[in-house]
Amino acid sequence: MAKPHILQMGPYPEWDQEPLERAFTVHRYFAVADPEALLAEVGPQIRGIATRGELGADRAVIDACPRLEVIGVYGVGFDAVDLAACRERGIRVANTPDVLTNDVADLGVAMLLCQSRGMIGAQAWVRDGSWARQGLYPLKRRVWGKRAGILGLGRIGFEVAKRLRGFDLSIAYSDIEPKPYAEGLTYIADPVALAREVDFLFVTLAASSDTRHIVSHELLAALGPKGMLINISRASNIDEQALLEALEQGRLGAAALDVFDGEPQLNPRFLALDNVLLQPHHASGTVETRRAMGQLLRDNLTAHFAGHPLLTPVI
Ligand code: 8YV
Repeated sequence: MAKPHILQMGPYPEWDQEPLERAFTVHRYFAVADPEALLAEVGPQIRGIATRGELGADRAVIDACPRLEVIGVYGVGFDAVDLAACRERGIRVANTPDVLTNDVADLGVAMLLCQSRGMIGAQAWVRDGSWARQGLYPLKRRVWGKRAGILGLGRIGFEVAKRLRGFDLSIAYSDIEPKPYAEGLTYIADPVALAREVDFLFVTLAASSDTRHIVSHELLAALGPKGMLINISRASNIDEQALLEALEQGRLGAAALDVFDGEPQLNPRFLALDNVLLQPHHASGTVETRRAMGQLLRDNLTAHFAGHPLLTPVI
């Protein structure tokens, strides 16, 4: 039987590419000089799209594929997929939840510790000889025993909370409604009120048009000059201009960010700041998790083309 044609929006590790190409006829949108020309040529044959969380698939790409049936996202976030366009045409969408939850939570907590204890600067202090020349590294801020807030207590937010308990932090969260599994955590409905109550605020919300810039000028002011923002969700959840201004003016103490507007390009103003930890969107970036994500992406596409239900459907 002929292999279904799929459009691949971004690169995967080699260990995923080979099995993907064994199962499907793969057209690599990201790897050609003229993606529009590729789309015009192969669009009519395309039955599936394999994409990544941050790349998604927009309406133009979806429209160029009139036989499209399914989109598989390598990632839990599907905000970059035009779901309205998919619904109009009955196109199914699957993501890769669960398999990445723990790694994303690990990185979020690591970012808190790294930033609060100044570990990046501390390493430079050792490497550039400052330790030997100038002596002790400047004192940093304690993590344990403080107050943490979690904006969005879904799977990732819950795992962040689990890890933070080990640091004897008091933990509050904000979500659309109180969660039945949030035992021992304080519910504060209003995100700004949550920010006012905590020292560290984790953003772990699934991004959508409803959550765009939920971390606003007002929320950052509530978090304040001693507060720290940790974002392991999507840049769109944060008003990045307001964040930059707050960091530049010291109205926000610090930030630790894994995601940026326009990534992998980022606003150069971030590079001039010493109160921000910058990470290259790699919260799910371990060999173990990426292998599991690749497998789940393929399993979803394979299930669909075999006439079976998606394993992890979005729609
Ligand atoms: C990945 C992600 O970094 O899960 C998501 O939504 O953004 C990440 O896990 C990304 O999809 C890999 O390209």
